[in-house]
Amino acid sequence: MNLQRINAALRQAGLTPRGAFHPVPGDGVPDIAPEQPAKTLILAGNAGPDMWQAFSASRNTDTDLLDDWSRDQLTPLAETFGARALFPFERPHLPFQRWAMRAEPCNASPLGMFIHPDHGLWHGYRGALALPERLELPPMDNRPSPCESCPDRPCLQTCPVGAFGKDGYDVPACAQHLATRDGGDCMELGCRARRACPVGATSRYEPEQAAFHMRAFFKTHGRKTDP
Ligand code: B12
Repeated sequence: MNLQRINAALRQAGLTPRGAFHPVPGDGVPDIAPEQPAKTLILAGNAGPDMWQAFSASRNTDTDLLDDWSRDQLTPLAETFGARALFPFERPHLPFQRWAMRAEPCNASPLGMFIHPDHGLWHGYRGALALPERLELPPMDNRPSPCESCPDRPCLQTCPVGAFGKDGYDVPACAQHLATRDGGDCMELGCRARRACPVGATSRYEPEQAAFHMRAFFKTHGRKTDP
């Protein structure tokens, strides 16, 4: 078994390999089975158009959930490779963002979302494979966060309702704005603050994908205030 083979299978399933690492106890990676710790964790998600193309080609994007699709793609792969599939939407929430920092050059942005030097804020996680074998991994890419050399921080100046402040992310303010006519822009093209980031422009979600994610967020957190 090697990483290249598993990554190829992930790509075949429409998922983008998002790095891998050797877990240590503080990483919070669950055991594969009792007394069987994970020795390698491989992250899978989206960065670039592949996941959206695979999902939208095989499912109804008005009714089907990306979480269900993710489970359907990763569960058979876990069986094939003798791994345990883990998901970011499982409860209690697994620390996927902490894992992201161990696997790829990902860092917290001022928005809370994590930034990648190539993909900017336009990437996410759909699951992970926890393996009982310690696979050989390439050296960690240690590029610094692009936010460190971004003095203007346009992401923090763009939200029409100032949802990203010193106290973190104001979810009710964001959701309330999305329900208004002014919020149509964020609903249709994606969060305005996220779009203000100049990094990873080529990975930016197409409007169809951006709107899909915003609808999913709004369904859970939105409140209708406009007549
Ligand atoms: C709960 C949750 C939310 C909540 C609250 C988020 C918040 N900012 O408070 C709500 C519903 C509001 C939300 C909204 C969104 N979310 Co959300 N959310 C999650 C979820 C399911 C769990 C997060 C969590 O509680 N983890 C538990 C803790 C223990 O894990 P952790 O890795 O240690 O996470 C913490 C650290 O990252 C820490 N942290 C923050 N900064 C730093 C810096 C350092 C140095 C360190 C060490 C830690 C740290 O804060 C995190 C949260 O507590 C994750 C999926 C996941 N399992 O991680 C997605 C996730 C974080 N969300 C994601 C996204 C994309 C969004 C949205 C943009 C959705 C959309 N509209 O498309 C919005 C906007 C988020 C924003 N601006 O912050 C992505 C982020 C991808 C990325 N690029 O980073 C994730 C990873 C889901 C995914 N499938 O990829 N989200």
